[in-house]
Amino acid sequence: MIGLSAECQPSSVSAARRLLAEVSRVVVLTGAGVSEESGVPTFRGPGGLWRQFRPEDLATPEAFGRDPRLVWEWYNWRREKIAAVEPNPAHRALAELEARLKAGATAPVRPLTLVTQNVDDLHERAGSRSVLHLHGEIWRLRCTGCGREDYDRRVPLDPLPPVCACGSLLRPAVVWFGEALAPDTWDAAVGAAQACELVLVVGTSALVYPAASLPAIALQAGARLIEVNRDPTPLTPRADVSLQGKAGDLLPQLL
Ligand code: BJW
Ligand code: ZN
Repeated sequence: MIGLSAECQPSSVSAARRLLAEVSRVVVLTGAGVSEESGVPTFRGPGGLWRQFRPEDLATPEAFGRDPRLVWEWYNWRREKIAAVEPNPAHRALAELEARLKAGATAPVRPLTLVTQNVDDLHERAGSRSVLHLHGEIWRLRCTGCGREDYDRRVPLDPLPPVCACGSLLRPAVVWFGEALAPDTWDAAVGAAQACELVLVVGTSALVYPAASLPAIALQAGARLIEVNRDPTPLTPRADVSLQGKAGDLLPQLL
């Protein structure tokens, strides 16, 4: 692993650039840290949502069953925040990386798969195209009765909780604790991780499973690992290059 200390950062950035220049199939795994500089709160750490709210009150199917209105008030508040912010240089650098790899691609394989745990749409708004949302999307609503799913970008949603045409409650189409990830999305992420030459992990505490197992799946299949995070994580010791700092500062330097 290439060193973490502040004086090592320039050489680490160069090392990361060299690694990126050598590969043509990349998986990027992002977490809440990539949207932090846009003003979207992270979950853990200072200022994180889980410092202010208990996940068992807001992000489980049991919480929704007990008090759907409370859960919806929280998601309405988060929808308002996300609607009001813009992609930051980290989102834009990842979109640019995808465009560059596509432009240089010689084989008919997808050169970059962006796997995000985020429910916001900032990667898409920055121009990323191959995005897999492991934990769903805040702009999609799913009926708890008929299962119908649709985008609804109204902000705020009113009245709460919203109801489907079939009469059942609608819920955010996100993945709460204790729920399985959408099998197609998860299978696509695992397939991309097994086939990539490099996994770039950005702004995730790497604590929530099964998302946190994707870098290990890629490493097991022979990929290299670059991590970009403000703080060390359980993945840091396994990284070929670990860049400590803000994603919005570091990612543009990789291009
Ligand atoms: C910056 C920065 C800057 C800041 N620049 N960096 C052991 C093994 C396997 C599973 C489990 C286990 N123990 C328990 C479980 C279950 C559980 C789990 O993993 N719990 C852990 C907490 C221990 N997992 C689940 O329940 C999952 N489902 C499941 O396992 O199903 C099994 C099943 C199978 C079959 C049938 C039924 C069930 C589901 C997990 C769903 C997680 N959901 C949430 C909410 C999504 C909806 C919403 O947003 O409202 O997903 S919780 C929350 O955590 C959210 C995030 O996507 C996820 C990950 O957080 P993330 O992105 O890493 O954010 P933070 O805040 O943790 O970290 C931010 C990082 O950025 C930090 O490192 C900062 O340093 C850094 N940073 N600013 C760079 N500017
Ligand atoms: Zn319905």
